[in-house]
Amino acid sequence: MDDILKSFSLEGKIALVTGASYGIGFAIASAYAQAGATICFNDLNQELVDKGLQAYEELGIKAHGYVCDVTDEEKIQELVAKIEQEIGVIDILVNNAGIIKRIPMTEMSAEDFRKVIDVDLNAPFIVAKAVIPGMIKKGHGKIINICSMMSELGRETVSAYAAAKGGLKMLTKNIASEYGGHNIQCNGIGPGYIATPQTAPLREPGNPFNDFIISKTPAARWGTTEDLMGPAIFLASDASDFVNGHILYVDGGILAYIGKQP
Ligand code: NAP
Ligand code: GCO
Repeated sequence: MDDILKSFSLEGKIALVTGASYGIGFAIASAYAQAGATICFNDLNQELVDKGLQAYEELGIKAHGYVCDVTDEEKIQELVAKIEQEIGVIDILVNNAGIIKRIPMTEMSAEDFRKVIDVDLNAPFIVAKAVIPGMIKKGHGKIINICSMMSELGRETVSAYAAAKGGLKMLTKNIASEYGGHNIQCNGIGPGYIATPQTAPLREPGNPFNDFIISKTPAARWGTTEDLMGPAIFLASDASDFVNGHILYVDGGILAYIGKQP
């Protein structure tokens, strides 16, 4: 029994989780630390990184934080080289950093559309491209892209986000296809509706969206970042070495459910 549980351990592994000062990224990185990994994360500014470092320290985690915009290929290449030099080759990458702009499509500027695509789709490409060479040399790697319900479904006002997350699903499958032969597994996690700053506007008192989501979720609740920790450990561990190109939806059943009968 012990051996199978050891396959879920991340002891000795180095993980980079993007945009992980708080929210889903912070929860996943914290879970990885509990499973034995060394945690590296980045965020957009020093204030956020410092906030994250303090939050990790309060959990007893000595994380390594860096200021870096995931859309800047040159800076990402420099960051990965710095981590490889100072800490070691990255074993696990979680492309978590993301943004959303909720604007009716015909009112959305092309600039806003491009910004969402840049952070939510181009950046996962940039960061994965930077870490894969080290994973190939090391003989293994785990890439986990944080997808979304909107990798499968659309809804009003999230055209750019859905296009990005749909593309991220296929980028996940393509990395799995192209690099699986190097013992690199690339999978996605598709969170349902999770209570984080990103969804705070949807959960404001009186917002009908709050009740709508609860009615569309068989679990009849919003997800928490803790709900994602176990699935994220699984996809980062040896236990999932033959899982590749899969999007693991952690959604309380939303995608399986037509919705509460009237
Ligand atoms: P969040 O609370 O908005 O946190 C996103 C993090 O990414 C923030 O730390 C943010 O920093 C950082 N970030 C944004 N743009 C960046 C950039 N260019 N470079 C570096 N860091 C950047 O979001 P979340 O709810 O934790 O979501 C995390 C991921 O899960 C996202 O990819 C999101 O699309 C996805 N997701 C969320 C839900 C949900 O219901 N919450 C469900 C499915 C998928 P700033 O604070 O500076 O913006
Ligand atoms: C929205 C929400 C969703 C969630 C998530 C669902 O406006 O519909 O922000 O997009 O963030 O992506 O999986």
